[in-house]
Amino acid sequence: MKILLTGFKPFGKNSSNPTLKLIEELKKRRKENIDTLNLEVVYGLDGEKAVERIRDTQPNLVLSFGLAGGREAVCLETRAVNSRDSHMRDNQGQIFTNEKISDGPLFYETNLNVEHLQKSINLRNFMISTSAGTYVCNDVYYQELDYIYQNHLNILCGFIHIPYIESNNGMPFLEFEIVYQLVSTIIDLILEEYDV
Ligand code: PCA
Repeated sequence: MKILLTGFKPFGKNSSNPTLKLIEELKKRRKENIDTLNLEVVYGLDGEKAVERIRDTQPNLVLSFGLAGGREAVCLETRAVNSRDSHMRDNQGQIFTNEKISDGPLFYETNLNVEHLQKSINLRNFMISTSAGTYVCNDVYYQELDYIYQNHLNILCGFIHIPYIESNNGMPFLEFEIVYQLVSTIIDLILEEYDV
């Protein structure tokens, strides 16, 4: 059982990114063979790096994580859209307005069983979301799913946005341990269902 977990470095006004701590803790505390990848928050390049790692290591499951400041719950993203569109620069200073990622389809859906997760998880701090935005998180998710679907690979892939883990100018947050336990439960449920 091989799992690839990806997280992001800080970006924009955020001086840290809790996704890095999250993937490190998952690697430390869980018993599966977990590989981690820290991405730079750069359009194009991050997705290429993620795809390269998937190609090299052929994991059974890829879960990517991003920070979504302002959200109140851990959000499983069901789809990635073929769009780059944000006022926020990436960490290389690039900005995109209403551009396509590739010549591929308009969007891809996750190959995880979303309904099963929705039914099995306490919905207090968990949500299913249909929009991963149109910034770098969506960019990486789209490239991962594109690679997996275009090559007909038997690799499960999902994206999870997490809120801040501490108080930040009155923005909503969830304590790290709550985020950790939720995400760990999501992984348990995926492994159980697919028996991977
Ligand atoms: N969140 C951003 C990119 C990096 C991250 O952690 C996003 O939601 O697109």
